[in-house]
Amino acid sequence: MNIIEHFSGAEQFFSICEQLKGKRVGILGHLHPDGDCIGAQIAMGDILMRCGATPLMGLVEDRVAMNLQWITRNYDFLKPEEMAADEYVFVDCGVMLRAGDFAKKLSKPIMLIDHHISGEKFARNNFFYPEAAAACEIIADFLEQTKWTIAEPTATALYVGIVTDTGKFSYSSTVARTLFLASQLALHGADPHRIFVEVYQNEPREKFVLMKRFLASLKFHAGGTICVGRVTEQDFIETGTTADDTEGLVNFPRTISGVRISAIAYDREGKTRISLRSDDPMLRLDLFAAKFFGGGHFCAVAFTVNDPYEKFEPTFIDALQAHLNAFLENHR
Ligand SMILES: [Mn+2]
Repeated sequence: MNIIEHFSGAEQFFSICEQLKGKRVGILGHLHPDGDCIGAQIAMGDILMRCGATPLMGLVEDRVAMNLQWITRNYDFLKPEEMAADEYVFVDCGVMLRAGDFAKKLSKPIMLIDHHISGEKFARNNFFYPEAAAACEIIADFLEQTKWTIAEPTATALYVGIVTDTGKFSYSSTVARTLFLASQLALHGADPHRIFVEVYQNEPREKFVLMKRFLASLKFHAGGTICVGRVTEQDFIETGTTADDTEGLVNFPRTISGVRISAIAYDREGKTRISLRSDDPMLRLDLFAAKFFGGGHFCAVAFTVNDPYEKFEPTFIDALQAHLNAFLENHR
């Protein structure tokens, strides 16, 4: 009979949490935090509070997205440099620098919970499982293994992380364990429909104006196997949106028949940010992103280049096509 494959280290995880009793613990995620990052931060805050620590939520330089604010409850988010914490816990953050400039001055944090294949395991204790669908899945699994009773708000935060990082339980990272844990979270009060409504039916209207421009910009390459959309600084200004509103756009071209890799290239702070998605973990987009000093997961990666996209485009498309061809050669 098949059994759920749990993550190792649950006992060690809780023993570290208990060691943090009486301490001020900064909980940090990555720049431009998504549902998994915020969900994992909140759940860690709840766990550490139960262990008698004082959790402090860190937010590097941006805001919590509108559709995630409701899970943050009465936690205040502070700039990491204002925390004066005794110890730091990082979640959903593959590379310490993704937590911003503040991280440059930090020595090794006490704990990391992460699932980015390109991750660097930079903490003293790394709960690092690239096979996990979400950082929240790791935390949920530890709670499940130790049969910790958790309150509804913690379950909800973890469910948000899992549902967002799995594309509503659709990506290749979704396995029996993921669904099992989601059901356990639902048993603890997480409400799948309410979460869907709050997270996915709460988009600002401006985002759709931006989306129209993104869809109008789509270009197909390599016989329709690669599809790239472009959003410029001008688009953000004219539609009243920001780079945060590009969240999720890259997934649309991936749904087109024949497209193996979709991408979005958008202007951010004078640089070009590129996010890529594929339909197949064997395509190893993480290895492609590493060539441009980026990272992520097998099927979802991002990197930044200093050139304007129009200048970078030929190099990018050639490299991506070569990467895809190499894959197709090996999997004939
Ligand atoms: Mn994640």
